[in-house]
Amino acid sequence: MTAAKAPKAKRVLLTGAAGGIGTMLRRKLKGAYAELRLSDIAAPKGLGRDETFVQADLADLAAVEKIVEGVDAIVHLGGVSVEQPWDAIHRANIVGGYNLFEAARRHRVKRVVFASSNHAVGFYRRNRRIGTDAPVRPDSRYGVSKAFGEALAALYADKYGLRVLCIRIGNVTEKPADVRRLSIWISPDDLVQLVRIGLEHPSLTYEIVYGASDNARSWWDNAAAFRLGYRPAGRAEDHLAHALEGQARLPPDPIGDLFEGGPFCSSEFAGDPETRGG
Ligand code: 15L
Repeated sequence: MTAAKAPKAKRVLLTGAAGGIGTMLRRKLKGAYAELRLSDIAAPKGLGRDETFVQADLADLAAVEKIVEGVDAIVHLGGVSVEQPWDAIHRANIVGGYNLFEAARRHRVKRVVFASSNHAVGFYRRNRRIGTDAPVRPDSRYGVSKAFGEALAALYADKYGLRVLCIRIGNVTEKPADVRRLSIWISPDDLVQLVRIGLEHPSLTYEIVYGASDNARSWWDNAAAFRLGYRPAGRAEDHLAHALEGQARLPPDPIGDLFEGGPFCSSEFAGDPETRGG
């Protein structure tokens, strides 16, 4: 991959900087770009003197316009990252997502890396292998908000020329936490690699990729990511014992075990597991 513009020269905004993935990226991207501007509702812990933090509520368009002003690219992690009541999802992910892309357009931001989620396609059965062209099959209100974010990203890419990489993140941890995560796990370094592809790949226009390491049990065809130069180094099976220990601590979940989204599918489930899901 040859960067169109020297990466160092880029000014990058990181939303959701106080969250788990935000904290990891904030450390791993330090020094990689001319500016790494951090934003969240509350300040991240342990903010260094050399770090810039600008508070903003994503539901407030004027505030979002202020944080995007003057940046070249945005890594959008902000919003709700698990299932919640509709009001919370609507405010942070639907209204917040719209505000982020609209502010990016108004301020001529060139790129957005959008943190989508495996829960946009969580209701596919585990015996299926899906690519990024399979229709969305959300497993939660949260998953619906991520599918909405991907659609919004496509609109802003196709109509307004934004370059966008949507990463359907599996689960980012040092080691896969249970058996489901053996299929969807991504190591922190592999996620950094994908984020940097989104920030720097010269011919990126709009793409959805899976945020997964090189997992033998993967349910996903990640050809789109490989085409962009992604070469994952993590392998979930190297941590099999750790995942099995974690699994042994979980309650049985026969419905969740049928579908990729696991507990996000079984929560509130009232359908027929034989006929539902993709
Ligand atoms: C997600 O999208 C969540 O943000 C994360 O907290 C995990 O629940 C992950 O999915 C998962 O599916 O393990």
